[in-house]
Amino acid sequence: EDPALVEAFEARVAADEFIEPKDWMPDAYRKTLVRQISQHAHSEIVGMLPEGNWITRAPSLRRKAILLAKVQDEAGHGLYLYCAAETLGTSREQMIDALHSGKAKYSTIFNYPTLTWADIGAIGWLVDGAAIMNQVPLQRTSYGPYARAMVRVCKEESFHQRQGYEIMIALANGTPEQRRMAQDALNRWWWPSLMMFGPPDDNSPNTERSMRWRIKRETNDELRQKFVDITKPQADYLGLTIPDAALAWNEEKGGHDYGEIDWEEFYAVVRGEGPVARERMEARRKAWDDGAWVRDAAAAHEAKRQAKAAA
Ligand code: FAQ
Repeated sequence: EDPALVEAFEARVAADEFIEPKDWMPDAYRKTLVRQISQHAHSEIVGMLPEGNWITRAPSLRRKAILLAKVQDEAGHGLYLYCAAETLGTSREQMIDALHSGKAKYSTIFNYPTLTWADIGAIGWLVDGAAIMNQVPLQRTSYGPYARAMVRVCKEESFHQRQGYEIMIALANGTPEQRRMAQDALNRWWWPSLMMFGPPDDNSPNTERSMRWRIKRETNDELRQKFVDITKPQADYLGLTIPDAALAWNEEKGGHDYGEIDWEEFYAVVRGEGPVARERMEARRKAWDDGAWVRDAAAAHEAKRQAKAAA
């Protein structure tokens, strides 16, 4: 690569300029973006499954309508992000192939099962809460199409977070059985939510370069810390207990100390060994196969339209 081009590129990034699809960029920058944006897209798409599981069993029509809208938003986010990645020269088919063959990752969090209705509350509160924490800074990521996609995505995520917290409020103030369900969901989703932010900074191979290129604006540990600090008072308000005996305010650092994350579990889930990883991939592959006739019909329709236009 031409050192003058690299230098000019680095200067633009350092000046907080957006890089646009037709601009020159280093190969590794392009690759990192395709990796991160496509994995982000896959997470949105696979992320529809745990909640989709509860649409038919939502406890009221109101809850059902809200959940349906949320899951639909996630499909929209996925498609938005695939489009952003396509501007880097990769095709939708390549990305989806990579997901289905197990080559591409998606967030570890979606490999855990949703066992009760309270899990839908906990996902909105914690999983969308963590997603917002990670995605708000990405509105200033250096690649223009990704940054712009994040603006709308973040607005919708904050509605998602509130709908989850509102479910938790209802359960936490409900019957003893409902309170128990809420606490149980918090117990099961807390640690996996902390893992969403990725490995610790000293074990995160991509962070340093992605921070320099302003793809990432904050490190994994910085975002995780902010998430813990914001979420603890929310748990207190619900009267629920975060399942971490080491969680305590540290006056000196102006943040909470928290217990050791089980990184063995994290890496096992990243390797595809999560509790419901196999079901998730099977569901995605089946949806893709079942939708083949729709793609074929759309392509045939377009071919006919073009033939007519040419005639
Ligand atoms: N799961 O060097 P780093 C949502 C991988 S929110 C799986 O630190 P990086 C909304 C990582 O890819 C969830 N893999 O990597 C929603 C890398 O492997 P690679 C999606 C993980 O990229 C809510 C390796 O470990 N959000 O979907 C995870 O600098 C509710 C080393 O890690 C995003 O994707 C993990 N948790 O930092 C939907 C946000 N963590 O690729 C439905 C955008 C790390 O080299 C319902 N992404 N790995 O083979 C990011 O901000 C970053 O990519 C990180 C990872 C922070 C996820």
